[in-house]
Amino acid sequence: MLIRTPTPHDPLPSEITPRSAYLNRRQALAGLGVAAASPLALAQGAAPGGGKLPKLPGARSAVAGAFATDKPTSYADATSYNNFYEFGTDKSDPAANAHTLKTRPWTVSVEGECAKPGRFDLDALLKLAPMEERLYRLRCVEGWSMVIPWTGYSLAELIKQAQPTSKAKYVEFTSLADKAQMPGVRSGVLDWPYIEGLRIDEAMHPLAMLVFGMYGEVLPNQNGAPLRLAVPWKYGFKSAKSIVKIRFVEKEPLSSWTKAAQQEYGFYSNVNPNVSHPRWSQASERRIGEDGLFAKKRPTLLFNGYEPQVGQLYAGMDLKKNY
Ligand SMILES: Nc1nc2c(c(=O)[nH]1)N[C@H]1C(S)=C(S)[C@@H](COP(=O)(O)O)O[C@H]1N2
Ligand SMILES: [Mo]
Repeated sequence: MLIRTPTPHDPLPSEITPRSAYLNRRQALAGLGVAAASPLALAQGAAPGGGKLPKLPGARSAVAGAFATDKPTSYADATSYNNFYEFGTDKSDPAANAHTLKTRPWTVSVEGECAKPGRFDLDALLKLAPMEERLYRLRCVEGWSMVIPWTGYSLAELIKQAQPTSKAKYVEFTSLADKAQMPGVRSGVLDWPYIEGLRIDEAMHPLAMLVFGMYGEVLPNQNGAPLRLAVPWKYGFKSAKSIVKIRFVEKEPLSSWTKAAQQEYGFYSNVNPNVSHPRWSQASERRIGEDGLFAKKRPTLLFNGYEPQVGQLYAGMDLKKNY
């Protein structure tokens, strides 16, 4: 008998929760003052922050494609409907459990095929490059999406400092895996630590972002504090949270999701409406916040709509084989 590992789309308790309960919880959150900012604030370009965490402003990014024209997801939704399996598999688990994550002191170890390896303290990373604000679409492999204003800078800024050698063909990212702080790590749902990877040219693309904040504030723990990736043209699971190690390697890294279900989660995981997941179509998506009774699903776009910027990275590649 095949023992099937739970995957991101096995129906999770949150997905079985009646919609009315979910909406009630959102209304309760709104009552606590964690709802989105007023339409006026949005029109003025101010990020709809929760107002509870330290500010982390950024200048509007000049990187091509960095500003989606979509309406930002509310702060309440972006911080209460999360995937962060180190804190549990239910969508509401990270918000309920991630307060135990200690985000300071925090160091990121930069290792492997590079001339300047080292340990970077969070404060050094915060000063490494000017902070920018970008508005990215995030498309989860499960078929939902959000639009989030991130604060951070291009991952390329850190990579350039490390000076990768000619052998550095890929970059591997490792998230923290500490049973004492992360209750989900006691479960066998994934092989911890959470590992992800990018090809070096993908990692160097200006849209690949090292993120420290969202909605003009530092990252909430459930969203991957104190630093995470945002790789907007790939399925959300490529954007590792709470990163502690960045390693330059010669061979394609084996990511946690590929390890869990190789035929379902390949290395590339570019958003692609034409390549179905073995168990469901990827042709459309539900935008979180547009979940009313009559809300239509949105068509999913190739490379999540970032094809003009990143399409060249995959010229000549068979995207069905390299899923
Ligand atoms: N370490 C770690 N990173 C992770 C995950 C995770 O479980 N653990 N989930 C991924 C998935 S499936 C998605 S969709 C995004 C969700 O990010 P968000 O909760 O900030 O929207 O984080 C990704 N990064
Ligand atoms: Mo996801």
